[in-house]
Amino acid sequence: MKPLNKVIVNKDTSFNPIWIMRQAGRYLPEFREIRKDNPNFINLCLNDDLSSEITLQPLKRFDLDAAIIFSDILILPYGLGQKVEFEKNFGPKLGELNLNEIAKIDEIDFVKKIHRVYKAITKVSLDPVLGNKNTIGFVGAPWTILVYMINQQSPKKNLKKDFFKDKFLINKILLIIEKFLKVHIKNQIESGADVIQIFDSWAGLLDEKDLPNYIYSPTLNLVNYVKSLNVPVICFPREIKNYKEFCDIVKPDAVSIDYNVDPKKILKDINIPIQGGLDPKILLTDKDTLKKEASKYLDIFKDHPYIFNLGHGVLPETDLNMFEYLIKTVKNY
Ligand code: 1CP
Repeated sequence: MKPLNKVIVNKDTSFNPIWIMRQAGRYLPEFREIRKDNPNFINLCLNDDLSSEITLQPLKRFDLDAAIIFSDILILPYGLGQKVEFEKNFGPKLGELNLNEIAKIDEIDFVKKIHRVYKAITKVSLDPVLGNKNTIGFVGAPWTILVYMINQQSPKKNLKKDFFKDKFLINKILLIIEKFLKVHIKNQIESGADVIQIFDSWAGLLDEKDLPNYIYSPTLNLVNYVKSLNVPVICFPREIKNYKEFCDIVKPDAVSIDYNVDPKKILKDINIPIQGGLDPKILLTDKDTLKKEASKYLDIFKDHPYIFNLGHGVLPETDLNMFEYLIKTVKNY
């Protein structure tokens, strides 16, 4: 059995597998080397030779228990024909959203545009470097994808003032997003992904009253869909106002927590396997602090099925020695 399945499916508490969000990325010099020659980020995701190589880069260096496929949640709007670009020091920039155009896209057009992501997954899952480790496929949750498609840029800077104005458009787009997320999930699984993570990075932007409509209901549909394909599903509803209610309603196989979640409280509140939590900024301190903070999570979750990870992606300025020390700390615990 693969490491994440032991914890998620068998509820094994005798060990803690580890993988790190954004483990394939900018903190690695060998990634920056490839990125330098590939200024178009989407094209890099769609180059299956390079994206499978990037996916495996962290596993060649470190004793990680899973590979997460090098792609992006915004490959979905790209597959739907919306323009998606990544600008240096700005982040994603999306083109105008045209409902009539998007409504015309069918499954064949969509898969044709992004099928090289699936080819990369197959390459990774068959590579000897992977061995018996997991291949994690992923999608953005419907709400987070909606945010980028309507807002056309990161909501970190600001959510458009009239974001919720056109309810008709929002509801139409949400249905289209849900339909194609299922297509994307199915194809990733058929290509070799053996765990699916759903990233809801902007769940924290919503008031509690809006959670049922924009988060619980569409995410529950996706979770049930992944379960019907017999693959474990992990949800990461980052900074959501109510993790307990989310887990009670959506019932993912495991939940990934952000660094603002109190690990002792969540342990009391929910009984599904837990992942993550440690603040990525702790990796920018020193080894003693890192060991102390990582051990805090390992101690609290010692009798609970727990996958070690961070509370958000690893920061680009992270020192490789600290990254390696974290993995050793978890493995030697
Ligand atoms: O070199 C570069 O500048 C590219 C940086 C980069 C990378 C390495 C982006 C741009 N995306 C990725 C890869 C990526 N994105 C992965 C690959 C696998 C891995 O984890 O190693 C994954 C899983 C994602 C998921 C993703 N993309 C999320 C969800 C997780 C999260 O960070 O909250 C989100 C919100 C995105 C959008 C996105 N893509 C890239 C950036 C800089 C952003 C965030 C922009 C923002 O703040 O709104």
